Parts: sequence; structure tokens; C-alpha cells
Amino acid sequence: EIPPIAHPTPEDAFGVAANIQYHAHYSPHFSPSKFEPEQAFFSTAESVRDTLIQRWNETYAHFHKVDPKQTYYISMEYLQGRALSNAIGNLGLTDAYAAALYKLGHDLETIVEQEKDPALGNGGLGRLASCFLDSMATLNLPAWGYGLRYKYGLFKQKITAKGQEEYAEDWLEKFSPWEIVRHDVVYPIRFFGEVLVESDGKRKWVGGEQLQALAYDIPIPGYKTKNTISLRIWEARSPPQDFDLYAFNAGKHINAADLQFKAQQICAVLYPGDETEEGKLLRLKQQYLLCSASLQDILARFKERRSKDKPFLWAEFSKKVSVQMNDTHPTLAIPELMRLLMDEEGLGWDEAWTITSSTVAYTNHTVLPEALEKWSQAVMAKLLPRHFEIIAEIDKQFHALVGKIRPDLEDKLSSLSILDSSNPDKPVVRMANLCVISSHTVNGVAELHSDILKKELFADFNSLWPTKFQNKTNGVTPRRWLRFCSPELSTIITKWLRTDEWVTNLDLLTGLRQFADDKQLQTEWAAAKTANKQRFAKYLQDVTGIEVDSNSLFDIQIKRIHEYKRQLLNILSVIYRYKKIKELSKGEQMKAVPRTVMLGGKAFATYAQAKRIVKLVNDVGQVVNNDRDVSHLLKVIFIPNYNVTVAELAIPASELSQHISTAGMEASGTSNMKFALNGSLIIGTLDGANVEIREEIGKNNFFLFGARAEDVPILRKQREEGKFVPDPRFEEVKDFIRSGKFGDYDYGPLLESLEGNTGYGRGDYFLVGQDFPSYLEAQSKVDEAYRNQAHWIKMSILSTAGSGKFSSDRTILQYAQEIWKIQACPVP
Ligand code: 26Y
Repeated sequence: EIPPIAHPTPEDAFGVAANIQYHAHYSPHFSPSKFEPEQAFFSTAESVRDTLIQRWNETYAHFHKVDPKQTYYISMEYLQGRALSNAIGNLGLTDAYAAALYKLGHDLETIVEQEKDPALGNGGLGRLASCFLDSMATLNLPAWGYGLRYKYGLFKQKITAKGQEEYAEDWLEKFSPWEIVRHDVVYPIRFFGEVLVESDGKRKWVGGEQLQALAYDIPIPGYKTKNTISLRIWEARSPPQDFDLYAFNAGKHINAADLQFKAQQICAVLYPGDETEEGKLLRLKQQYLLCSASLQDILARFKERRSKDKPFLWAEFSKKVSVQMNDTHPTLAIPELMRLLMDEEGLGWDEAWTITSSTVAYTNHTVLPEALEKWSQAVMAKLLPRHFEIIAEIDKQFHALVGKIRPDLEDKLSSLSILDSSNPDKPVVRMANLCVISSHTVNGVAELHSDILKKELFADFNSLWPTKFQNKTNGVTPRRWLRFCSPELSTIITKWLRTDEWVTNLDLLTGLRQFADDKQLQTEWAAAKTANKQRFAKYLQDVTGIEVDSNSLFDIQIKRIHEYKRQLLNILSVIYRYKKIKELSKGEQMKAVPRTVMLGGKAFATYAQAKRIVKLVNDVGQVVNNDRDVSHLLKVIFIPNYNVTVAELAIPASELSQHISTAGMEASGTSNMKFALNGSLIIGTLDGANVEIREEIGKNNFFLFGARAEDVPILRKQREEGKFVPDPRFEEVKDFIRSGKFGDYDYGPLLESLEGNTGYGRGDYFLVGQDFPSYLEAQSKVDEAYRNQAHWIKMSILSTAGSGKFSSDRTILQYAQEIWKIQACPVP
């Protein structure tokens, strides 16, 4: 009998240390002479991975045995953040690893900081996917994630005198200890070629380019449960030489190295620039690779689980499988499932359609027209000829259906159909319409957003299929976003609630309300916030060299830089504040509330206006921070290279956070939830999930301003009619920038976007001028409120106390019950 392998246990720091040392010696990645933090990180991670692999295997075996219905979450993006502290936190091994590392001459904090933050996503949508995985595992749900293994994630942002500069982020530079390559999980992927009709009428996709998708698994541990699920990411590679040479020979002689290189390009970068045709094609290849590999894998698992004693029935597929598409990026899952069922498995159209349309569901994350995906029909037909046929057939059948059951909608078909050929030069495939038509459920990500989907974007679809549309308000994982990122506040919460069950039952936070006036709690709360502020101040000093006053109000806006998110509104008001402080007498200055305004976020590399905003924030900072008349009352800091790791430091330190998008434009927002959870008060518009956050934590604890979503079109129209009269303070600030006060950079195009009556990039489409006065008033209320520290702390406690709804556990449970129809499957 071979004895079982010993795994680290919480009580056994010596065992853990031995295990780390084992990996340092026998899984070496460095020369053996040193055991510095970097080496210590990799061996620690490998030690943790042992436990993860064990649990991953047990979970897989258990799911296989029970054969429950399983969900597959398909997403082009994941923003996992660092894994080490999260993994040992979820496993309950933090103290054991801290003690073990201490015995080995290291401290856990330093070791944790060695890890690269894998940024396989852009922003909110990617981070949401990662929070969802954490909740799926924690709730013991049979669910998996599928994604792509990009070699370079989101670029690294550096700020220079020119503004934002982008650098490649090589998260795999020294390999990732968390991924397990699955050499036995490989699927063929085809591009281009043609569709042949065989003698029996069957259609077959042949020829073209062939490559392979290779699986890597990243184990995702749940919190305080054995269940450990998988994020399976695909890498593209060219097939071995002796694979199918048909395509090879049909083309000319391409040498193998070329092919290898070409295959590697597919997963080279997260978001290839798609200004060029080549870039567009690459992006479509990525989407197809993700969908095809994932669906082949899903079908294989379905068959495998049903094959032994109970042969599988295709009719049972949607009772065993549910597929969630994270926005339209994985839409090709629809025609790919149809193709696999018909062409590979021999099913007829009707059966394949019934299966597909009862399996897939679609989440919409944006109503911005420029983010709604449309693919050129020509490109699609060339790259994926069989899929284009299938899409056209789905569209044809949809037209027939409308003619039959809703003839009154026939004149709307031009906007409802999947294929849009209205512009004969550029016929396109509307991916959102394909998703809505083919999915059993479509959901938005906050109440307001889901209402807009039903009433505006998908209004006619909603009248056709009213029960198809749902809302699933986003959430965030309380593990990463409170328990682990603010241990100080967590300890206080646990002490006052007399339980740590809030970590998996976030509604328990309401129990803090009864103590909101308690002086003792307020003192402890303020101390924890101060500690977090000091920690972040030290970080800022390290990365920017700017000294920050930890007693000032920490005011933070961190998110992607976008005109609709209105970082411009923020910085314009900062300029106004700067001017007013300069006008104050010494006596008046004594009464002013010192503030540190921090902004961070990446601008898409080709988004010129967003980059100008980054530049302006930095230029304003230069002037304000070096002006000795004001710098004790106001500092402006651009937080460089914003990512998950920076967020984990910034959010716990924040006292005020800004969620100030033009109403109706931010689908949900999720950082608003993280800030509220950490007791940071929100200044914000009635947009996205702000609406629900304000309801939950109470309107007295929310600094509201700005136009409402339903008024936005009216206000834009009034503006077009020349009826808008700008506030003099708004004009004053713009003039101040024009005067050259912030340097000689040409801010013309940025300021011009705020002028005129109409036109894209003009006419103040995002209503900055409109909302400026009410924003300034809300900011004054913030200052007023901050003067009464006891009251501010009370509001901060009430903010945390009211955040229970925004746990991704709640969100995922709703998806599980109302869309996926899956049940928990805990490993015994
Ligand atoms: C196809 C391409 C143009 C594209 C690529 C990425 C389009 C959109 C995206 C990403 C969108 C995104 O991150 N949306 C955000 O999703 C969050 C999670 O639901 C929301 O909280 C947030 O409001 C929304 O902007």
C-alpha cells in the first residue's frame, strides 16, 4: 500500500515549510544557491498548488460521478488578480503559510508581492467574470470558466511627460505557477476553407487552415469548501507535421516555423488593434478559437459522463449543460454548437436548434452603440464559411417566425434581423441580435440597465419574447474585496457581528447598523481606515514620489478612462477647487477640508480623447502639487498602471469614491460596490448599480447629483436647439485651461468636445457642462459632511452595512436558479 501524499494543514507550519522547501529543491526554476523572495514565491505557490490540484481532482471526480447539470461561463476576458493570497485565504492556510515562510526567513507580505498580476482582461466585464468564478466555487456549483491564454495581457501603463505610454505585459515571463497544461486536451480548429455538399445532402466544412487549441487549467478554490473548479484557457498552436496535411498541400509550401509563428499570433495579445483588416480578422479568430475549443470540450465531457452504463441522448443535452456568453464576444458559440451537432453528430436542423437555443444564454454589458459588435459579412463568410451559412439560416427562420406569429413586427425586421445589408458597401452581422434570437435568456447587469434593454435597445424583441429578458444585478466577491484586502476592517466587523459568517453571507452586514452610533465602533472603524490610508499613501509615495497627507480626505476615481465615465468632470471641478483655494484668505484656508484627489485608469491605446484626459490630470497635478499656497489643502495624483492589485490597496483606503457617468451609460459598474463595501462614500449619478446601492445604504449616505437617465435625450435635444446656458464657473475653468496654466500641451480638441450644439465628439454629448453645477454642489456637501468626522464615520459604517446585496454570491445564486437551473454539488 502506498501511503497517501501529505498535504499542508492549517496546524502544521513545519509541514508547510518542508513542503515549500521540497519544491525549492525538486521543482527548481532557478539556480539552487539562492532562496530570495522570488524563489520563495514560486516554491510557495507550487506548494499551494499541490493542495489545489488534489482538490481540483476530487471535485472533477465528484462532478463526474454525480453528473449534475453544469454551467460553462465563456468569456474573452478574466482579470484574476494575484492568486497566492487569495488561494491560501480561501483554503484557510494563511496563518500556516505565514508561519512557515517566517521559519524560512521570509515574510508572507513580501512573498505575495512577488506575484505578477495577470491582466487577461480590460476592465469591469473581465473582473466580473473572475468574481463569478470565486462565487461559483464557494457555492459548490458545478460550473467552469473558459477563456483564452493570451501571452500578453492588458498593456502596462507608464506616465511620462507625453502622457500615457503602453508597454507589453508579459505575465508568463517566468511562467505562471497556477496553470496546469493538459497535453491530453487538444482540439482541432479550422479557419477558411469551403463548404462541400455531400451526396446525401449533408454539408461539410473542409480545407483551409488547421490548427489546434491546447488546454491549460487554472484551479479556482472556493472559500472554506473543498470544491475547486477550473478556469480552462486555450492556447493556439499549429498541429504536428503528420496531422491533416490536406490544407497544407492545397496551399503552397509554407514552412513549419511560419505556421507555428502564425498560430502563436492568435493568442498573442488580449485585444489586438482592430483598425486594420488584419487586426479584425485576428480578433474574430480569437473569438472562434475560444468558442470552438470550449464547445468541443463540453460535448466531449457530456458524452464521457453519460457513456458507461447510461448512453447519452442528445435530447438531454440542455438538461446537463448550460452555456453563458459574457457579452457578444463568444457569440460564435451559437453557430459552432449548431455545426457540431449537425455536421459532426448528424442531427437535423430542428433538433440542433432546439438544443442550442435551450442551452445558451446571453449577458449584455453595454448599450453604447460603438461597443455593440458588428462583423463584416464578407470577413465572416471567408473565415467561417459554414458558420456564416448557419447564421444566415437562423436569420431566415427568424424572419419566417415573425411573419407567422407577429406580422405587426414585420416592418421592424430591418432592425431586428441578424444580417444587416442596409449599407451595400458594408453588410454586417449584428452579434447582439444573433444572441437575443438564439438564447433562452438575455440579461442586463443592473436594474436600470436591464430596463433600458427592455424599453430601448431590445424593445421589439421584448415584445416578441417578454419572458426572455431578466435582470441580474452584478456583485463582487467579499473574499477578495473585503476579507483579504482589508483584514483590519474585517476583524472589526467579525468582532462586532460576533461571527465571520458574513464572508459567505454578506447580508449579515446589516447587523452593523445597530452599532453605527457606538463611539467604540466608530473609533475602531476610523483607526482601520487610517491604517489603510497610510498603507496606500506609502505605496503612492513609492510609485509617484509624491507625499500624501494621510489626514486629508482620500477621494478616488479608478476605472477605464472613457468620456462617458467623465473623469473630465472630476478634473474640471478639481481645477475649480484649486482656483477657489487660491482666492481664500489665510483664515478661510484654516477651515477648508484638505483633499487628496486620486485618479487612475488605462486609456485604450488608440482612444485619443481619453489619452488627453490622462495627460490633463497629470498636468494639473504638476501645477497643484507644486503650488505651495495650496498643496497642503489639495493634491492631485494620477495612480499609474491601475490594475486589480492596485485596486486592492486603493479601495480600502478610500473615503470618497466617484461614480459619475452620464446617466444611462454605465451598465452597472462594480467598483462602486467594492468602495461601498469598504465604507467609502459615493458621489455619483443615478446610473447603473448606483441606483440600487443608494437604495440599500440610504439616500442620506450618498452624494447624488446630475441629470437622470430619462432626461438625457431631452437635454441633448435642448442643447441641439441652442437652449443650453452654461454655468459661468464652467466657462471660468475652461478659460483657465486655455490660458496655458497647465502647460503648453494642446487641450483644444478636449475642450472643443464640450462646445458646439451637436455632432460626435462635439456638443458635449456626455453632458459635462450640464451636470457641472450640481456636481460642484454635491462636492460642497462632501466637504461639509467631512467636517463632522463622527457623522462621516457613521455614514461609512452604514455604507458597509448596506452592501450585502452586492455580493457576487447573491448574483451567482440568481443565475444558478433563474437562468442555469443548476444545483450545488459539494464534494463530501
Ligand atoms: C468588442 C469590444 C468593442 C468590447 C470589448 C470589451 C466591448 C466591450 C468590452 C467590455 C465591456 C465592459 O467591461 N463592460 C462593463 O461591464 C461591467 C460588468 O458588467 C459593468 O459593470 C460596466 O458598467 C460595463 O461598462
